[in-house]
Amino acid sequence: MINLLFHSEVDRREWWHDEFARHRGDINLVTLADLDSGTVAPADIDYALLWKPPAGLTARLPALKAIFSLGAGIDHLLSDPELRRDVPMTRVVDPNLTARMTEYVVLHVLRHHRRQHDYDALQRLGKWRALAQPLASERRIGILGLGVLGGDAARALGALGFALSGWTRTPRTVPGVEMFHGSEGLNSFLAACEILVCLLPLTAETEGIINASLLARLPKGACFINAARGRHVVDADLLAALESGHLAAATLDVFHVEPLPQDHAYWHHPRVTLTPHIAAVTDPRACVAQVTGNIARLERGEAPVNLVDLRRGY
Ligand code: NDP
Ligand code: OXD
Repeated sequence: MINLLFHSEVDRREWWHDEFARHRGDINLVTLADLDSGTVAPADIDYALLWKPPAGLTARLPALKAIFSLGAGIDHLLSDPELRRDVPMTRVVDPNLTARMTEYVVLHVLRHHRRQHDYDALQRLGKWRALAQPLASERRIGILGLGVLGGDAARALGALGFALSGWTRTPRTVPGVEMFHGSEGLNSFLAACEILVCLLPLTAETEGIINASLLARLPKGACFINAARGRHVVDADLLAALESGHLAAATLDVFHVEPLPQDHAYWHHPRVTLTPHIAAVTDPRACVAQVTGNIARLERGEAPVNLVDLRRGY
């Protein structure tokens, strides 16, 4: 029997349990409660599938062979100073998750492009008024982070005819997208972005990147979509940019504290659309196939797929 420690406070264990049972009958899904009650000893844990685990958890597992992030991001694991860095770590890279993110980005880009926030305000005033509407080809969308998710969102937005810019850490060529990279490319990238989409990983370099200085470099009236991490944003700076009118509207899926505290200004801001970190929820049907495939690879002495480069940090 293989003992797989499963931890997530937002996922239903039963669904994951059934999905694992469907794929491999010899995987025993262990919870923190099982460890705490002594039902399973920490030394008997072979693998861990984790979302936002408590700090120090992996350090308690001496026989651990690999850590599987339950999401695409790994910041929730790397934030643990005691994380076991001597075992392989994988993250979710999957067409199911990618498709969900692309749907989210396209939905909210189109809402901003078609000025839905202005029509919502007019509806509240009972006003029937048509507003000027550029074509998609006259609207430039800028995507911060053109990796797996940003790359697919760009493909879908390109198919709708939008003008596209992308910003990455290293130089890249993406057909149909004007590419920029590094701090030296950021100014030129931002200057033309009418709708800015953040799909960056959270790292020491990207934390707080959406701040007053960056927002001031966007054209007046730009919109912002954050489907990456709350800590990319300096909330006070984003709210100030909305108050001044420099930023027309924002769509936010992720926050510093989740669930977003009830007294947070975002909840009732007329030009903020918020969603509860659901842009691309990991689907057990896809993730379990990846995890069981990786366990089989590791058992054969092969490298797992979607391995994280811990030195790079994403
Ligand atoms: P990838 O690793 O595939 O892509 C990351 C991209 O960001 C790459 O293009 C990378 O550049 C770029 N990047 C990284 N650091 C920097 C930097 N310092 N400066 C400029 N560009 C940088 O990640 P994914 O696309 O799979 O996922 C992105 C993030 O989306 C995840 O880390 C996660 O936080 C978030 N996410 C949110 C979800 C939600 O539901 N809200 C769901 C899933 C993911 P380069 O190409 O040069 O490496
Ligand atoms: C992820 C997420 O990283 O859901 O996959 O945020």
